Amino acid sequence: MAYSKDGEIIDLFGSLTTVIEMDPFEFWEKIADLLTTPPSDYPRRWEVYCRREEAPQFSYSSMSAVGALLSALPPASALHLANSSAVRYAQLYPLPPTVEVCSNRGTNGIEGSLSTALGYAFYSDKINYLIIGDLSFFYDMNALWSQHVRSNLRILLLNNGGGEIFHTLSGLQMSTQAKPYITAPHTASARAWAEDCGFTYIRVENDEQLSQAINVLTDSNEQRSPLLVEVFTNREEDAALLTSYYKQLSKQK
Ligand SMILES: Cc1ncc(C[n+]2csc(CCOP(=O)(O)OP(=O)(O)O)c2C)c(N)n1
Repeated sequence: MAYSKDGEIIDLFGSLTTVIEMDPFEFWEKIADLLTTPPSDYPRRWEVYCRREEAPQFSYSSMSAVGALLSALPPASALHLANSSAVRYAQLYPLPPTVEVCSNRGTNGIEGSLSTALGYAFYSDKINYLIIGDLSFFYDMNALWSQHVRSNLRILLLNNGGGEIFHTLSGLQMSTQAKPYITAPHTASARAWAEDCGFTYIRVENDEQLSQAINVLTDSNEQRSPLLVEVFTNREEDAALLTSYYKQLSKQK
């Protein structure tokens, strides 16, 4: 199915076989019917299956930082999730249904997630949170320079010194030559740039600092300036913790 509001058909992968001309909402409504007629309990079983997982308990890591923020979000806030691990980690934790979730990707993924969240927050009357990885952040860091940053913007930057996602994807065995180009390891910090752009900056390197930072991030009364919390974690440790979590999950099934 190809969907474009102006009706233009884009055959992105050059393999389009069928065009269904209809409103997407109607399309999904019809598909949903197919799952229930003849009666099937697949949707219900899937829902029950997904619900039975408890939120994971990770030691200090990118995942525990995401979990700590999500469990303390003010109910009437907006949450922006950048590519890629931010989305993958966020789906491990429950969220109050009142939180407005806006994930976005640019043409390819990591570009523009910071500027999009910033633009959205400018017109939003809620506190807007953005969870973003370091490569996505530095790719789009110029956005902080904009005149349109308001104090309702709060950023949780997961700085694990490179593209963490590539360490957790199975089947992607990286050669040492490819690693600098794919993971793009670095030692940059957002501090100077964030402070230059008027953000209150908090550096986090352990559990104790994390819980203090989360208290500031989720304090609805604290609206003097935009905030940036930079959480430093170890890429390899994050990947190892995540792999062992998924292994232990699959053993339970
Ligand atoms: C514009 C663009 N360039 C490259 C990629 C390939 N890519 C996908 S995820 C990723 C790494 C993102 O790293 P980071 O923002 O630090 O998030 P992490 O995966 O570490 O959480 C890259 C480079 C992309 N999706 N989009």
